[in-house]
Parts: sequence; C-alpha cells; structure tokens
Amino acid sequence: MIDQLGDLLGQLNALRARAIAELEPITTSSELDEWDTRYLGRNRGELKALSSVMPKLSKEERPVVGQKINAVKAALERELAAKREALHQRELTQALEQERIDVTLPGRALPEGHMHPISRIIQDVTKIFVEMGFHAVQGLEVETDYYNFQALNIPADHPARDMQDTFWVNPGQILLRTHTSPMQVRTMKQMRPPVRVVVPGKVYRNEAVDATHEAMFHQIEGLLVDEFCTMADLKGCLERFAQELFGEGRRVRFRGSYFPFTEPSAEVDIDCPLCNGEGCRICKYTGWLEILGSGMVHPKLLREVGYDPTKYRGFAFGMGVERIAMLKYGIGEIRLFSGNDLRFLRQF
Ligand code: 2NL
Repeated sequence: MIDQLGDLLGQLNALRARAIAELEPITTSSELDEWDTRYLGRNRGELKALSSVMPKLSKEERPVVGQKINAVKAALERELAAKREALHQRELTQALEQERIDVTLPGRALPEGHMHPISRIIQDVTKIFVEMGFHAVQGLEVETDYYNFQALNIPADHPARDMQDTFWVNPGQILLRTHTSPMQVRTMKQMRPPVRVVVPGKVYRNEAVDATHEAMFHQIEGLLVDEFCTMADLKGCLERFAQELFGEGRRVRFRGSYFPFTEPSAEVDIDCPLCNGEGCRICKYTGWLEILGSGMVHPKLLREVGYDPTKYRGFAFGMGVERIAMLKYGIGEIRLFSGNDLRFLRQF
C-alpha cells in the first residue's frame, strides 16, 4: 500500500516537472491553450486521469493524495497564469515596437491652392476703400443703353458708343456693360447723399485683342457724393489708396484729362513702385505709372439722378484691374489672366 502511495506521489511530481518543462519553450497562446487542455483539462487532462485512482485508495491515503493533486494543480495553474502574462507582455512589446510612430517626422504638406490674382487685386482694392467708409456693391453685366451711356452724359454720337466697341444684345437698347458706372447711377437713383460706393466687376468691349486688351476685363469704380466735397478730398483718398496698395511713401500725380461723366477730370499716376521712380522697363523710363482715371462728377449727372448740383458735389474714379495687376506684378501679357494656365497662376 505504502509503495503504491509513493508511486502515485512520484507520478504526480513527475507530471508537474514534465508540465513545467514543456511550458518553458511555448511562444504562442494557441500552444498554451493546448498545454492547458493536456495537463489541466477537465475531461482528458493528465491530472484528471491520475485523480481517477482516488476512489480505489484507502481512507488514510485519500487526503494525502488529494492534497498533493490540489498542490500540483495549483502549481500548474500558477505557472500557466504567469506564462500567459509573459506571453501577453511579449506580444504587447512587439506590437508597440512594430506600430511605433516617429512623432518627430515632419508633416506631409497639403497641396495649397490660392485665389486668382485678379480676385486678389479686387479683394485688396475693395478692402482699402471699405476701410475708408465705402460700401462694395455689385451691378448687372447686362445693362440698358440708358444706364450705360445716356445717364452718363455719353450722347448717341459719342465715340465711346461706337458699334465696334460695344457688344449689343438688342442694338441700341440692351448691351454688355462697357464699364461699371451704370451701377453707380443706379445707386444714386436709389438713395440720397451721402453716397460712398465701390463697384468691382466684369466689363465687356469689342476690342482688337492684343497683349494689353481683351474683350472681357475687370474694373473697379468708386463714387462719393456729399456736401462740401472737393478735388482735394479726391486726391487725398486716391493717395491713401495708392500707398495702401503699392507701398508706403508712394507719390501721386494728377494730370488733366477728359471723361464725359466728370468735370474736371484727371489721370492719376504713381511714382513707379518697381524702380522707386528711377526709371525702368515697366514705367518706360519715365518714373511714373498711370493707374487710374478720376474727376469731379459732372453736374449734369447729379441732376440726372435727382440730386441738386448746387448742394451736392461728388468725386469718382475708375481703374482697370488687369492693368493694376500687370503693373503690380510686372506682367506684360493680359491674356495670361484669362488663360487658366496653372503654370502661370501658381506663381502668385
Ligand atoms: C478709367 C476712368 C473713370 C469714372 C470712371 C464715374 C462714374 C459716375 C460718375 C462719374 Cl456714375 N464718374 N466714373 C470717373 C472717372 C474716370 O474711369 O480710366 N477707368 C478705367
């Protein structure tokens, strides 16, 4: 009996030693599960198989063997738990190593687009006048003969109405606006002074297209009407504009000119911002650049919109946006702006 007991305890010790030895080289959780079933499995586990002798043992032997079985079981379960934890830690370390992110790498640059240079100029110019108290308004691109010509003191025989320069929708009645002025006329008819508006937008002329002329281009016109408004106000306003857009210290020069809708009228030059007035290719070695036309609103126009010309005065100005852009960026070909060639547009 004693021999049988000793043999049984020896088998249990051997089982424990073998199980622990087999546990050692295991590297995956599926192997570990197999090991669990083989030794600790409830149905066909080896420990279970040895326990099956229990009923054949004597009363004295049973607790000794029972305790031993429990001790071996507890030892194997401890080893199993420790191994599981070790495997888990290894897998975690491996995952962290593989999925490691180098937070010091530079970010991947997003391709960045930008506004069209003409839109940029329109925005910059509009903002400068908005900051001086002007409202930006948009007009119609299809206008009537009255608003585009008649109300602006451009009579039927005036050269500006030449059939060659105007795109007519209904000849003599409906046209594509040749300047943004019709919207200033509409604004004046809609409200009483003081009026301060800037009107940016597309205009159309049936031009012979070349490096400086296109059939569609952009204008920005400005209009101010108030009591006690003088040409000095016009000059101060435009000087401020020139310095904001072309740089601090820019000088402004007025040259007498003629427009049907202003009297007196003046062309406005700035000292060339590319050579600081020294003379260069852009200013054709004169040191000066013409940037816009301007003048005091003709009394006939004020009367036309219902304002009393003895009480109110106005000044107005107009500039070609493409021309401003060409001067500002030193570009000699107007057609580049409408060409939609990204190799050109990306340079701004
Ligand atoms: C130029 C010159 C100018 C105006 C536009 C204007 C409009 C009204 C009344 C009086 Cl409603 N004047 N506009 C005045 C002077 C010059 O434009 O060279 N533009 C590109």
